[in-house]
Formats: sequence, C-alpha cells, structure tokens
Amino acid sequence: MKIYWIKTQAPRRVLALVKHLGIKADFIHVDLKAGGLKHPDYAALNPNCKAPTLVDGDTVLWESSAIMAYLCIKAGSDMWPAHNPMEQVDVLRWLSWNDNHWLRAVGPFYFEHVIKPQFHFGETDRSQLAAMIPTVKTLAAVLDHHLDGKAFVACGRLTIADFQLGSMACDWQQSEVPLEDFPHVRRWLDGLMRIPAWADPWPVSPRETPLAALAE
Ligand SMILES: N[C@@H](CCC(=O)N[C@@H](CS)C(=O)NCC(=O)O)C(=O)O
Repeated sequence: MKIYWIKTQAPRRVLALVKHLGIKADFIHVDLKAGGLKHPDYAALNPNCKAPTLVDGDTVLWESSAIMAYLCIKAGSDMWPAHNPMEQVDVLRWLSWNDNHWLRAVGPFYFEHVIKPQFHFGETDRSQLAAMIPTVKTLAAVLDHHLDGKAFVACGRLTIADFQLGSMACDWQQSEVPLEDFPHVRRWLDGLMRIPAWADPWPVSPRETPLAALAE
C-alpha cells in the first residue's frame, strides 16, 4: 500500500489513522513546491492534483474521508462503522458538516497562518479573516454544544469523524482561530492530541520522490 502525502491537514488525517491502526504502508512524500501534485503521473492517480492519494493493488483512492473509511475496513476498525448503518449515518453527518461548513470557515485561518509560512507562499494576510470570525464562532457554538459531555464527535468513541473535523482546527492557536470561548471544543482537541498518532502523524525522514517515479 502506498500513501502519497504532503505536510498538510487532509493527508494528516490519513497518516494519523495509518499510524494509529498500525497499518503497514509506504509513505511517498510529494514535493508540492516542485509541482509534484501536477506531474502527469500523479495526476493519473488523482486528477484533482491534491493529496492524499492511496494506492493499494488495483485500488486507487482519493478524498481523505474515503481513504480513512477504506483503511478502517481493511484493518477491521470500527473507527468507520462498516457494519452499523445507523452509526454510519452519525459519522457521515459530521464528515459532511466538516466539508461543507467547518473546513470552509476554519481553513482560511489555517492557510494564512500555517500553510503560507510553511510553504513560503507569501506574507500572512489577516484582512480577509476578520470577516469570517462570526461564521467560525457560529459553527464552533454548534460543535461546542454537541461536545458538551462527550469525548468524541460521533458514536460515543473515536471515529474518522474526529480526525476529519480535528485536522484543520488542531493548530487553532497558531492559526488564530477564535476558539477561546468554546471549552468543549478545546477539551476535545486536547484529547485528540493525547493520541500519539494524532499528535505526531508525520512519517520519519520523508523520502523525496523523483517526479518520474510517482506512479511506480
Ligand atoms: N477533500 C480533499 C482535499 C484534498 C486537498 O485539498 N489537499 C490539499 C492539502 S490539505 C492539497 O493537496 N493542496 C495542494 C494544492 O491544492 O495544490 C481530501 O480530503 O482529501
């Protein structure tokens, strides 16, 4: 099994899950700055030219939530409740809420404060972020209310929904995401950070892959 990754939050979910479940995989670091995601060999695997991508035999999969579900099925983990339709509904609700609402609100903060400095994409620009604070707070209030008295987002246990929602928000202080007033969200994020694979999901010594070797 191969996982193509860059050091950003969508791959983080997949890398953390692989480590958490003890799945054996080859981790192939794609050089974003060198255009690796747009190389024809990579685009043939993932026409979105985004990371992560999983290749497992004949299975080629993109979208981190789908990859996580696949990995759970493969490892027999109920972090994706493959055998419980009502639990699937619960997880799906939060995966959708993340992709349609939470990610879109929190993502720009993460991009300005983490991605730009990390990849040298220019100066952090706070000017657009101020207008997004009310939306972030409205959504954070929904999540905070839901997490009151709960350790996890869905199914009463750790699921891929926690990894999906937690990824953009885990750097909330560095990203200046206004979560100070949401104690249950902060407690939940702190709890995720006590999971070793979540706290440190990144493969050791990433092997830079020559562009021509991406599809090997
Ligand atoms: N919905 C996709 C998002 C994939 C995505 O946008 N990945 C980002 C990193 S978090 C990426 O590859 N960015 C590089 C680029 O857009 O050039 C998933 O969850 O896998």
